[in-house]
Amino acid sequence: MTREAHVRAPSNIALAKYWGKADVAKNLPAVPSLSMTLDGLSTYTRVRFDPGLNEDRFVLDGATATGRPLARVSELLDRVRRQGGFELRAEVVSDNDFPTAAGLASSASGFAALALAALTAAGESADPSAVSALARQSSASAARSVFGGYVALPGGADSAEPVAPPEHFPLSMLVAVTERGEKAVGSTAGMQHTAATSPYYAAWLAAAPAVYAEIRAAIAARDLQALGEASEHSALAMHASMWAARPAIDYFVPATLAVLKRVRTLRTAGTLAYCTMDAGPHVKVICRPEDAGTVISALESIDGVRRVIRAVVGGGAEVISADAWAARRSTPRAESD
Ligand code: 2P0
Repeated sequence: MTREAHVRAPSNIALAKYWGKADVAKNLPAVPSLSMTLDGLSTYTRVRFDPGLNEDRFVLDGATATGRPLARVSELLDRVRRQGGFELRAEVVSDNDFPTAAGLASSASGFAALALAALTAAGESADPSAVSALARQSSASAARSVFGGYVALPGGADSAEPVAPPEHFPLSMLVAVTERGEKAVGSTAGMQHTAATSPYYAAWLAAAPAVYAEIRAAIAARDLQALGEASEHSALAMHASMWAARPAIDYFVPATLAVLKRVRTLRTAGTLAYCTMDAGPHVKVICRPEDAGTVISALESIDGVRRVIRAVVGGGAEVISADAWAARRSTPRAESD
């Protein structure tokens, strides 16, 4: 057994959103989703299976994790140990190259990195479908971060699949980081609550496949207007299903709405830019790379937007050298709040 592996895995942002599970125990998505892999926001992870350890250890951004975050890591490691027929405990050291305090979800890049590193360290097959299926059991969005470019996770699917490489349709994704909302409802709990109480959840399930097909076709055709309109619709329809839950799940802060309106004004003025949002108050804006400067200036002038993080569509998860991993760790991280 290799025992040790170092990896980098990217974040991704869904254009066609995943919200809801077909099977809660197996963590299978109820709707097809399609994402853009980002080059600018990554997790760097080392997994080391160590005969000297009595229990798993997880260090995230320099702090030793306990409780649920550690348990979720151990659950993934248990699957790898069962598959490999061994018992060794592991140390997992993970760092995000984006500020954790910005409140951006890191489970997609985090579990994609952990799945690739754990399978590689265990000497198990780490072909992308196997890595994606393992990551998906911990966090469905993580299944998509294994691949670069544009990536689909079909409804009910075990693993994600690549749709188009980054160079097929180079787009920018600008993350307008707002202040945090009052309370964070986790995605898993939010989906369950929406499914259990929202009269719009059934409508969401019924409508999502056609929106996904539209988004997939728009990517194939490199049609930003069609892609943007359908993506914005997917995000807002997902949020509408949450607003109709009882009590409502409301991730919006005032700046969220201000960004949505500002981006609409940009479009009226001729700049093709479109919004998407996840389980949080930040807004991600899709545009052509040559328009990114204009869009960033517009976003930065909005009250309540604390910073804009710039990313472009990038490559998937990869094994890296110990030296590259160590160099990355010692690089000062972007300023955090
Ligand atoms: C997505 N989200 O497609 C959607 C849009 C958030 C909103 O996938 O329950 O952490 O662990 O499978 O992957 C975030 O949810 O959820 C997510 P679980 P995950 O990106």
